[in-house]
Amino acid sequence: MNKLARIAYIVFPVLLLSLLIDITSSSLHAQGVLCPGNIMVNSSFEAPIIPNNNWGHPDETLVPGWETDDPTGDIEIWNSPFLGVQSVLGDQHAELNYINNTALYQDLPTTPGIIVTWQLGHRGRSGIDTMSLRFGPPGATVEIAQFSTGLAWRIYNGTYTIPAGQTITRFEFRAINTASGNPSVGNLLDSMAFGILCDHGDAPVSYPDAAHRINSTYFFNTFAKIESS
Ligand SMILES: [Ca+2]
Ligand SMILES: [Ca+2]
Ligand SMILES: [Ca+2]
Repeated sequence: MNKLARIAYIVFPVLLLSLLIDITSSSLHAQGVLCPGNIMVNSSFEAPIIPNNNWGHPDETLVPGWETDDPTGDIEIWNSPFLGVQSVLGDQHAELNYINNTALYQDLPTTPGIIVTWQLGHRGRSGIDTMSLRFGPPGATVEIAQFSTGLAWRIYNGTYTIPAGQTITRFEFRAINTASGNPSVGNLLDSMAFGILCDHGDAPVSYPDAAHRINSTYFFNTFAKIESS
Protein backbone atom coordinates (compact mmCIF):
# COMPACT_ATOMS: atom_id res chain seq x y z
CA MET A 1 0.00 0.00 0.00
CA ASN A 2 1.51 3.37 -0.99
CA LYS A 3 1.55 6.33 1.37
CA LEU A 4 -1.55 8.00 -0.11
CA ALA A 5 -3.54 4.79 0.07
CA ARG A 6 -2.40 4.29 3.66
CA ILE A 7 -3.57 7.77 4.61
CA ALA A 8 -6.90 7.21 2.87
CA TYR A 9 -7.19 3.86 4.61
CA ILE A 10 -6.83 5.58 7.97
CA VAL A 11 -8.65 8.82 7.30
CA PHE A 12 -11.69 7.50 5.49
CA PRO A 13 -12.97 5.35 8.40
CA VAL A 14 -12.41 8.28 10.77
CA LEU A 15 -14.44 10.52 8.48
CA LEU A 16 -17.11 7.86 8.23
CA LEU A 17 -17.15 7.49 12.01
CA SER A 18 -17.47 11.25 12.42
CA LEU A 19 -20.37 11.21 10.00
CA LEU A 20 -22.03 8.39 11.92
CA ILE A 21 -21.53 10.20 15.21
CA ASP A 22 -23.07 13.26 13.63
CA ILE A 23 -26.03 11.21 12.42
CA THR A 24 -26.49 9.67 15.85
CA SER A 25 -26.93 13.09 17.36
CA SER A 26 -29.50 14.06 14.77
CA SER A 27 -33.17 13.28 14.54
CA LEU A 28 -32.37 10.16 12.52
CA HIS A 29 -31.75 8.35 15.76
CA ALA A 30 -35.05 9.43 17.19
CA GLN A 31 -36.70 8.04 14.08
CA GLY A 32 -35.10 4.71 14.85
CA VAL A 33 -33.00 4.41 11.68
CA LEU A 34 -29.85 3.40 13.53
CA CYS A 35 -31.43 2.30 16.77
CA PRO A 36 -34.65 0.40 16.13
CA GLY A 37 -35.19 -0.38 19.82
CA ASN A 38 -38.33 -2.32 20.54
CA ILE A 39 -39.46 -4.08 17.36
CA MET A 40 -42.69 -5.47 18.80
CA VAL A 41 -46.07 -4.28 17.56
CA ASN A 42 -48.64 -3.04 20.12
CA SER A 43 -46.27 -4.16 22.88
CA SER A 44 -48.33 -2.62 25.68
CA PHE A 45 -51.77 -3.74 24.49
CA GLU A 46 -53.13 -0.26 23.78
CA ALA A 47 -55.03 -1.52 20.70
CA PRO A 48 -57.83 -2.16 20.06
CA ILE A 49 -59.34 0.37 22.45
CA ILE A 50 -61.53 -1.25 25.10
CA PRO A 51 -64.24 0.91 26.79
CA ASN A 52 -62.93 2.75 29.85
CA ASN A 53 -62.81 0.77 33.10
CA ASN A 54 -63.92 -2.40 31.36
CA TRP A 55 -62.61 -5.54 29.71
CA GLY A 56 -62.97 -7.17 26.34
CA HIS A 57 -61.86 -10.31 24.54
CA PRO A 58 -61.42 -9.34 20.88
CA ASP A 59 -60.47 -11.97 18.32
CA GLU A 60 -56.70 -12.07 17.77
CA THR A 61 -57.19 -10.69 14.23
CA LEU A 62 -58.36 -7.44 15.88
CA VAL A 63 -55.33 -7.18 18.18
CA PRO A 64 -52.37 -5.74 16.22
CA GLY A 65 -49.16 -7.74 16.61
CA TRP A 66 -50.49 -10.42 18.94
CA GLU A 67 -51.52 -14.03 18.43
CA THR A 68 -52.86 -16.64 20.83
CA ASP A 69 -53.08 -20.42 20.83
CA ASP A 70 -56.30 -20.32 22.84
CA PRO A 71 -58.94 -22.41 21.00
CA THR A 72 -61.32 -19.43 21.04
CA GLY A 73 -58.77 -17.23 19.24
CA ASP A 74 -59.64 -14.43 21.67
CA ILE A 75 -57.25 -12.18 23.60
CA GLU A 76 -58.40 -10.59 26.89
CA ILE A 77 -57.59 -6.90 27.32
CA TRP A 78 -58.46 -4.62 30.24
CA ASN A 79 -58.85 -0.85 30.26
CA SER A 80 -57.69 0.74 33.54
CA PRO A 81 -58.75 0.93 36.25
CA PHE A 82 -60.89 -2.17 35.70
CA LEU A 83 -61.09 -4.16 38.97
CA GLY A 84 -58.77 -1.57 40.52
CA VAL A 85 -55.77 -2.45 38.35
CA GLN A 86 -53.81 0.41 36.75
CA SER A 87 -51.83 -0.56 33.65
CA VAL A 88 -48.07 -0.30 34.14
CA LEU A 89 -47.87 1.61 30.87
CA GLY A 90 -50.62 3.46 29.05
CA ASP A 91 -54.28 2.67 29.79
CA GLN A 92 -54.56 -1.01 28.83
CA HIS A 93 -52.98 -4.37 29.57
CA ALA A 94 -53.72 -8.02 28.80
CA GLU A 95 -54.83 -10.93 30.92
CA LEU A 96 -52.90 -13.98 29.71
CA ASN A 97 -55.55 -16.29 31.13
CA TYR A 98 -58.59 -15.44 29.01
CA ILE A 99 -60.31 -18.70 29.95
CA ASN A 100 -57.44 -21.21 29.72
CA ASN A 101 -53.76 -21.61 30.57
CA THR A 102 -52.74 -20.70 27.03
CA ALA A 103 -50.15 -18.45 25.36
CA LEU A 104 -49.79 -15.04 23.75
CA TYR A 105 -46.93 -14.52 21.32
CA GLN A 106 -45.35 -12.43 18.58
CA ASP A 107 -43.17 -13.77 15.75
CA LEU A 108 -40.32 -11.32 15.18
CA PRO A 109 -37.64 -11.11 12.47
CA THR A 110 -34.19 -11.86 13.94
CA THR A 111 -30.58 -12.15 12.81
CA PRO A 112 -28.73 -15.28 14.02
CA GLY A 113 -25.90 -14.51 16.44
CA ILE A 114 -27.34 -11.18 17.55
CA ILE A 115 -28.05 -10.60 21.25
CA VAL A 116 -31.51 -9.20 21.86
CA THR A 117 -32.81 -7.76 25.09
CA TRP A 118 -36.33 -8.54 26.21
CA GLN A 119 -38.67 -7.06 28.79
CA LEU A 120 -42.01 -8.09 30.22
CA GLY A 121 -44.33 -6.59 32.83
CA HIS A 122 -46.19 -9.16 34.94
CA ARG A 123 -48.73 -8.93 37.77
CA GLY A 124 -50.87 -11.45 39.62
CA ARG A 125 -54.61 -10.83 39.48
CA SER A 126 -55.86 -12.26 42.79
CA GLY A 127 -52.58 -13.40 44.32
CA ILE A 128 -49.39 -14.96 43.00
CA ASP A 129 -49.75 -16.06 39.36
CA THR A 130 -47.09 -17.94 37.40
CA MET A 131 -46.20 -17.69 33.73
CA SER A 132 -43.50 -19.04 31.45
CA LEU A 133 -41.30 -17.09 29.06
CA ARG A 134 -40.43 -19.08 25.94
CA PHE A 135 -38.23 -18.39 22.93
CA GLY A 136 -37.55 -20.32 19.75
CA PRO A 137 -38.65 -20.72 16.16
CA PRO A 138 -42.44 -20.69 15.60
CA GLY A 139 -43.91 -23.95 16.83
CA ALA A 140 -40.75 -25.06 18.66
CA THR A 141 -40.23 -22.67 21.54
CA VAL A 142 -38.48 -23.71 24.75
CA GLU A 143 -38.95 -22.33 28.24
CA ILE A 144 -36.37 -19.73 29.27
CA ALA A 145 -37.76 -18.92 32.71
CA GLN A 146 -40.87 -18.85 34.87
CA PHE A 147 -42.06 -15.78 36.74
CA SER A 148 -44.34 -15.77 39.79
CA THR A 149 -45.67 -12.34 40.66
CA GLY A 150 -48.12 -11.04 43.26
CA LEU A 151 -50.41 -8.02 43.38
CA ALA A 152 -47.91 -5.40 42.16
CA TRP A 153 -46.47 -5.04 38.68
CA ARG A 154 -42.91 -6.22 38.18
CA ILE A 155 -40.76 -5.56 35.15
CA TYR A 156 -38.49 -8.44 34.18
CA ASN A 157 -35.79 -8.25 31.56
CA GLY A 158 -32.83 -10.16 30.20
CA THR A 159 -30.98 -11.10 27.04
CA TYR A 160 -31.31 -13.86 24.47
CA THR A 161 -28.81 -14.84 21.77
CA ILE A 162 -30.50 -15.69 18.48
CA PRO A 163 -29.45 -19.26 17.52
CA ALA A 164 -28.01 -20.17 14.11
CA GLY A 165 -30.63 -20.29 11.41
CA GLN A 166 -33.35 -18.63 13.49
CA THR A 167 -34.54 -15.78 11.28
CA ILE A 168 -37.96 -15.67 12.94
CA THR A 169 -38.10 -15.79 16.74
CA ARG A 170 -41.30 -16.43 18.66
CA PHE A 171 -41.47 -14.34 21.87
CA GLU A 172 -44.05 -16.30 23.84
CA PHE A 173 -45.78 -15.98 27.22
CA ARG A 174 -47.60 -19.02 28.55
CA ALA A 175 -49.81 -19.24 31.62
CA ILE A 176 -48.65 -21.91 34.06
CA ASN A 177 -51.06 -21.42 36.94
CA THR A 178 -53.12 -18.85 38.81
CA ALA A 179 -53.48 -17.95 42.49
CA SER A 180 -57.07 -19.20 42.61
CA GLY A 181 -56.54 -22.21 40.37
CA ASN A 182 -59.22 -20.77 38.07
CA PRO A 183 -57.73 -20.75 34.54
CA SER A 184 -59.78 -17.70 33.57
CA VAL A 185 -58.37 -15.48 36.35
CA GLY A 186 -54.71 -14.57 36.25
CA ASN A 187 -51.41 -13.41 34.78
CA LEU A 188 -51.72 -9.76 33.77
CA LEU A 189 -49.19 -8.55 31.16
CA ASP A 190 -48.04 -5.10 30.00
CA SER A 191 -45.03 -3.15 28.74
CA MET A 192 -43.32 -5.89 26.73
CA ALA A 193 -40.24 -5.22 24.61
CA PHE A 194 -37.84 -7.11 22.35
CA GLY A 195 -34.93 -5.63 20.41
CA ILE A 196 -31.27 -4.84 20.15
CA LEU A 197 -29.67 -3.03 23.07
CA CYS A 198 -28.56 0.39 21.97
CA ASP A 199 -28.42 3.93 23.16
CA HIS A 200 -28.97 7.17 21.35
CA GLY A 201 -25.59 8.75 21.79
CA ASP A 202 -26.42 10.25 25.17
CA ALA A 203 -25.69 7.28 27.41
CA PRO A 204 -22.96 7.26 30.06
CA VAL A 205 -19.64 5.79 28.97
CA SER A 206 -19.89 3.11 31.60
CA TYR A 207 -22.31 1.66 34.12
CA PRO A 208 -21.66 0.21 37.59
CA ASP A 209 -22.88 -3.20 36.41
CA ALA A 210 -25.01 -4.91 33.78
CA ALA A 211 -28.23 -4.42 35.73
CA HIS A 212 -27.67 -0.68 35.85
CA ARG A 213 -27.11 -0.67 32.12
CA ILE A 214 -30.27 -2.66 31.36
CA ASN A 215 -32.32 -0.57 33.76
CA SER A 216 -30.85 2.68 32.54
CA THR A 217 -33.19 5.21 31.02
CA TYR A 218 -30.79 5.25 28.09
CA PHE A 219 -31.62 1.68 27.28
CA PHE A 220 -33.95 1.53 24.28
CA ASN A 221 -35.40 4.95 24.59
CA THR A 222 -38.08 3.81 22.19
CA PHE A 223 -39.12 1.36 24.91
CA ALA A 224 -42.26 2.36 26.62
CA LYS A 225 -41.05 2.14 30.16
CA ILE A 226 -38.06 0.62 31.87
CA GLU A 227 -37.83 0.21 35.57
CA SER A 228 -36.31 -2.19 38.01
CA SER A 229 -38.46 -3.64 40.71
CA1 LIG B 1 -50.36 -0.90 28.26
CA1 LIG C 1 -59.06 3.92 31.34
CA1 LIG D 1 -59.74 -14.13 31.98
